[in-house]
Amino acid sequence: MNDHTAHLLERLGISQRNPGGFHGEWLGSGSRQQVISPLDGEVLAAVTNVDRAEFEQVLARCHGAFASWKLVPAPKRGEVVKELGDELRRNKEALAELVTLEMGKTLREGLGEVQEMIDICDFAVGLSRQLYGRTMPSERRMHRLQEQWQPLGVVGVITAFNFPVAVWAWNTAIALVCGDTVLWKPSSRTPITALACTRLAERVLRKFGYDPAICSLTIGKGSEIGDLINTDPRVALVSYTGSVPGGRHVGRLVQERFGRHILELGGNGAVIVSQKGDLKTALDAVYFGAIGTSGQRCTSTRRVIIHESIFDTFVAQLQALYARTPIGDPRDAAILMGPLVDAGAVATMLEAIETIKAQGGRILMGGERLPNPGGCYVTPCLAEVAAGLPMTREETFAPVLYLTPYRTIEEAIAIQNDVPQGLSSAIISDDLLETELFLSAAGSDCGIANVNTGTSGAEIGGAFGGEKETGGGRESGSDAWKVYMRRQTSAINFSGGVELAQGITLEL
Ligand code: UN1
Repeated sequence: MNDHTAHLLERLGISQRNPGGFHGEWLGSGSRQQVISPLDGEVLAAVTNVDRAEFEQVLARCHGAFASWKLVPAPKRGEVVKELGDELRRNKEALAELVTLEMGKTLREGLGEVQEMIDICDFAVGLSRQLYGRTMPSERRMHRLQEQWQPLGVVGVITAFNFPVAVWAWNTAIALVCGDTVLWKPSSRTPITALACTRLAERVLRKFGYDPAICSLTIGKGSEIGDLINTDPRVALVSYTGSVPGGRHVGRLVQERFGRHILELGGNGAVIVSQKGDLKTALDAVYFGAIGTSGQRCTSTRRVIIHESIFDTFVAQLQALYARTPIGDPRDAAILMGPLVDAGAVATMLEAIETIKAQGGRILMGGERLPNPGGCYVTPCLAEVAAGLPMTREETFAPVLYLTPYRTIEEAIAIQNDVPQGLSSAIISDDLLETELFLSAAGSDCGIANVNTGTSGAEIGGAFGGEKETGGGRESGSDAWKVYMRRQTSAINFSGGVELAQGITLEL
């Protein structure tokens, strides 16, 4: 390990061996794993998972911390989140670089990820003074009807490797101002960025004299620690980001005990490129959407549905862009595409390409493993396919892009919607009739539908999530905070007697 990396890890509080649990103190005596960088196969650090008994200790403390945290006035909770945002500002470059080292996204995207964390903190600070309830006219004389929002409890946050820190922040910043405490289980593939974030949160909470268990951590396997979170009634809300099978499992377990869940599962982003749109806009939007994060965003562009009249031109220009893609060490500012997260992801991509060919798709370029150390670098792949090719209905978490021609806008929308997932979609068109159709009830069926910009890179101000197999959850901005709170409706009678609603009378 070079001095720079060693210094970076030290600055963020990462040792050679790290306990993977936190509830005010650090603990972890379960199985040990080494964290290997996909950049070059270097061992970054070792982490010991929490075992079951330790999980119980952490959850008990996190749950206990709720009792006092929920009583702190929301704007005061907002001050904590403001300080968390400032800590992130101070550590933006370092944390971004750690994200790059641990999961392989380019440094510029790592910086963007930390910026999302800062943005959601700012959003949550404002929200801490705007957790508005409503009052409604009562049907009864001298009565008032109101609703208010109360803290909910422990939020279990289970995150994926591809946004190892931002998804925690979306959930945590909102949960904290809502008066909830957070128990985080990060992806086993990205534990050290989780350690670094937890250390930042610990510092902030201690500075204000609050219980650091408000931001607890349990690193461990999904099948063990994840399931303890899913099944424990002390966890009021489980916010899960991951695969569709994973989400199905989480959803069942949480529903079984009538807990709440937010599921952010698979995506299968599509861009409709109309002949009435600007070609350069289309190329830029599609290119970043497809190769950004090496195709490992839920919002990645996986399908391009192109008007037949411009199909050949568009594809030729996209191929030219693809051919020039700088692939390599994602810390290098000139690089646009880093490695996939691990060797397993490479194998999955190569297998997918064989299946595409077997199903009749035509590989135009890319889809090869590059001979770098660590072995996780690939070339991005373009595949020309007919609408309905079975593989286009599946999410391959890699830079594989399907290109399909269409004739009419209605047909394009039908192709776009004809997949099990419903997260993100976009249209590139300057024709108002087309773009409005795309945004209408007859248009995209996704949680995100963009016009003249790509499928990925959603801003934190909007609610983030999608339909169908994407799971239906919403997190981040807009009014997504409401899921993190208990809605309470009250009828207040100041008439001096009792009057029943619905006109029911009771003669006593
Ligand atoms: C994800 O891939 O899980 O919209 C989240 C985006 C990012 C978040 C992606 N803001 O691409």
